[in-house]
Amino acid sequence: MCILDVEVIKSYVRMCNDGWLQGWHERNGGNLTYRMTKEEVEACKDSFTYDRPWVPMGVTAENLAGEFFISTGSGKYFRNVILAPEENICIAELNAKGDAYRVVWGLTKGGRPTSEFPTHLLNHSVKYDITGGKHRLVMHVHPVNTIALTFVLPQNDKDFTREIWDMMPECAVVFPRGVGILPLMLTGSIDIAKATAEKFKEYDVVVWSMHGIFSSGENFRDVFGIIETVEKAAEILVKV
Ligand code: 2HA
Ligand code: ZN
Repeated sequence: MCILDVEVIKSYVRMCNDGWLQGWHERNGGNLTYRMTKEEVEACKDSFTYDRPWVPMGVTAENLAGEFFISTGSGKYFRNVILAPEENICIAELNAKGDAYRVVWGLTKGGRPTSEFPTHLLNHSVKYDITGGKHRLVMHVHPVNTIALTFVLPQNDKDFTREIWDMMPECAVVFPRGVGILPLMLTGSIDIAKATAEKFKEYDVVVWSMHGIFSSGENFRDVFGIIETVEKAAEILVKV
């Protein structure tokens, strides 16, 4: 079976395209990583090659050693994923220490996983422990209204959450613990990775001021739904 026909790859590609259609991914904005199940790795592994080098990540995720992640490529556009998945996304394997990765499939015209790969991995690691391995997906997006609100709302978790929650009753159901908010920080840095991981101990959604949303969940549907809901509430608040 062609790897592009494997269900998880199809779902991943659809998620990228859905994000693009929402306007969350201008140019190369945003990134998406998914931790594969053993069965999914099995279904894809005939397409893997092991000739690309191990790359140190700068962070250690011991509990994710040996796991396989699907990732968007650094500098690649979400818009192009559906047209040529094998050029724009990849599968990366973590080493036995959980501190380096190698690409085993995809990025056929070169490149590396998202610039936010260390941030994603550190946060996968935190959520893996907290949820007993249930959370598999981390998505980062640039949604207009949520970003706009970070210029005007109070920069603390409680007040930011309250303002968003008040817009739609289902918010408290979809993200009952609310949202965390971080000040403007250097994108792709170890600092933003660690600060987000700290917030992820409490929240599934972290808003990066003047930048975007970082969110975690069990599957494609849940993460897309939670970001959609935060952004819709934000849009209502902006209009109000
Ligand atoms: O992938 O969105 O935060 C580009 C970004 C970095
Ligand atoms: Zn970003």
